[in-house]
Amino acid sequence: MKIYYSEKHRNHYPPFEVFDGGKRVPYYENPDRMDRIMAALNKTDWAEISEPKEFGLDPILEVHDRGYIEFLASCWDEWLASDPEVAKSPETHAFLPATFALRRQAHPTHSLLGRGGYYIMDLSACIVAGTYKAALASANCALSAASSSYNFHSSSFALCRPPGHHAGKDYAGGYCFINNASVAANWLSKKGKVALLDVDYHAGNGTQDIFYERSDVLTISIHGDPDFEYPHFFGFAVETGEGAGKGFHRNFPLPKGTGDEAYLTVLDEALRSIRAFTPQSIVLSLGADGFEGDPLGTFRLTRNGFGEIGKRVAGLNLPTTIIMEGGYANEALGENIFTVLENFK
Ligand code: OKP
Ligand code: ZN
Repeated sequence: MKIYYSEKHRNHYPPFEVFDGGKRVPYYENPDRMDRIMAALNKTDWAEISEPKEFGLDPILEVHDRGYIEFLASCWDEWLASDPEVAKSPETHAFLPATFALRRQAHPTHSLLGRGGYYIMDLSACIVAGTYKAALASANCALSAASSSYNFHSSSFALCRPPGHHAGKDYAGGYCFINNASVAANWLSKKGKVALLDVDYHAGNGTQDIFYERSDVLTISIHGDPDFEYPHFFGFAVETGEGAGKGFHRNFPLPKGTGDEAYLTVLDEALRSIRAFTPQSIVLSLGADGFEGDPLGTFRLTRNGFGEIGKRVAGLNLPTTIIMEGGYANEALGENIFTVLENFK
């Protein structure tokens, strides 16, 4: 299986994030996650790991707003220049606004904090010196995997970091800056209908935002109910698309403690929708944070459960572009991802 991975993700490693209650904690979305997955893949005889190709900004600007991408590109340098404290020890700092725009009559204002509060939705999407570079490399992994899936009519894996599914058209959030899966799905949509299935534990609000009014990309997310879980305001079952996209988005919110059996029943319903849509290819937003030991999740999926998810999605028998999203139980992450992927080799 073709796997795309870039070491550039190491440029993005904020020294902290801010949790609910204002608690500063070490950044959960850390480089060790990739090391664990690479270690598991290096043990196989089927993982063909390559550097991503360069696709430039055009395919990214087809799903993201230009002002937003320009903000990501210049944010750190502007922050560094604005505050002598930051310049004294940049490695202990991250850019994080403390005031956020409610998007009612709001617009990005000129100041960096004005743009920050407009283009960022929460306190986990910290921007540091290498964030933009890492996010571009991550998107290139997704595009490389999409083009390989299309050219060879086979499945491929983009080992993306930072992840992408919380990033909307014009905002960052939930460790995500560029929506890798959406960039890949949009690229593939020029070749035929695409179904994007998101099995990360958190609702794929960014992906939902990007394709909400489109009928050529069916988007489905299975996740912890936003009634209790992040991202709190998106991912409810009543959100089914708008305009031309009406009926082409589905959310499956699930309760705390959801285990393999209940999860797989819902997955089967999602797969029935996908089959009825008759797509030419699949994009799978793959998070392993539904795992029973995940510090940011409440589900109880087991390693067998992940194997079964892989088997059932692979059973669609379509070229699948698999995009890495979340998963924070690092000790189990490599094995859980491997267990999904081996169904597609
Ligand atoms: C990213 B992905 C902690 C606040 C939640 C953000 C979680 C982002 C998850 N109570 N922090 O979907 O794995
Ligand atoms: Zn997640």
